[in-house]
Amino acid sequence: MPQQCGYIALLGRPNAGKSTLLNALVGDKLAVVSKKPQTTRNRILGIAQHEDAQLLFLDTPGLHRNKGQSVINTMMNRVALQVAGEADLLVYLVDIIVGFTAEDARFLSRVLTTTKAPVVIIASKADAIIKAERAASLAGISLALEAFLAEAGNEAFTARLLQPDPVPLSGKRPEDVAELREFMAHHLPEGPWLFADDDLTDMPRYFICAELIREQIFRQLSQEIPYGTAVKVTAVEFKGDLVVVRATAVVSRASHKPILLGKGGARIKSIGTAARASLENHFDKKVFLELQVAVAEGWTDDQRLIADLANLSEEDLRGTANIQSEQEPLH
Ligand SMILES: Nc1nc2c(ncn2[C@@H]2O[C@H](COP(=O)(O)OP(=O)(O)OP(=O)(O)O)[C@@H](O)[C@H]2O)c(=O)[nH]1
Ligand SMILES: [Mg+2]
Repeated sequence: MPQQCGYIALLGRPNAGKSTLLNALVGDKLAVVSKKPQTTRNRILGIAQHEDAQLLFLDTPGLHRNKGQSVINTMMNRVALQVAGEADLLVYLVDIIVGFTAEDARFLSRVLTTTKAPVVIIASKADAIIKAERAASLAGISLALEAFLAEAGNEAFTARLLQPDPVPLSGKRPEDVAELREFMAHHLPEGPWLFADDDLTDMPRYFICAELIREQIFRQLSQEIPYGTAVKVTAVEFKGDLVVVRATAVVSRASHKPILLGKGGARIKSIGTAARASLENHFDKKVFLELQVAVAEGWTDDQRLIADLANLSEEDLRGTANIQSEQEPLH
């Protein structure tokens, strides 16, 4: 059998379950997960294999309305559209509990008009709904999808659906995930593998460490603080059995610093403890984590600081294929 290899974009609104699915598809924790929407800010590659196929899954930031939001929100939407534009296959996740919303229609239309790849619609979190409601929810998503496809200008999209109906799936059920892996493998183009067979990702070590720390900030702080916080890792040093990680959590407003620190430093200490456990799990070694807090006033609206602190640069986005009117906000 000839080798197959291709990129598969995981797309959808914030909180749809993309990062959970990426981790499950790869069998390792590469992407961070939280209950809050807009957790993921970058393209995250996760590599999986099925027989002769190498599947290059790309997690993306959730597509969201960004009118009046920060520059970083525009950048996050652009990353998602860029990834979609370069992928061989598209997976669009719709939360089975939330259903197919008007925003899904808007975002899916944008994705499909700016790309050419075939698409599968997934009804995600299928385990989170009781059996009695499952069929009705799925039927609701099917109906909304049908209405979307019947709209003027959208008819051509029907031919790009690899499955006529939304496919129910739980990122927490290994058998569902294996089925998706196999299904996608059958639709990948022929081509040589682009990575070694034991590679899981191309994400730099510093990036993964920063994400694991950022995840705890998302989990332990409420409201706007996590959205204005970046984590910059300045050192990852292997010293015998110990890994030393030095990092700074950077907030966008001076008033956020005492909140992140907490009373007597209790909050940052608790974030550090949880992040260290997560890093130890990642490295399978003892970790010493030095975590500081700094302020970069207004960094979420400053292109240069966004590039430096959140790894989202204009440079990376320039020259991207198949994206029309990329300056336009998603609204
Ligand atoms: N029960 C259940 N919960 C899920 C499933 N997938 C994701 N979740 C939960 O849904 C929430 C969001 O999951 P994420 O994987 O972070 O969602 P996302 O689409 O990556 O979100 P953004 O990065 O914000 O765009 C988390 O609390 C997950 O634990 C699933 O299959 N079943
Ligand atoms: Mg995510």
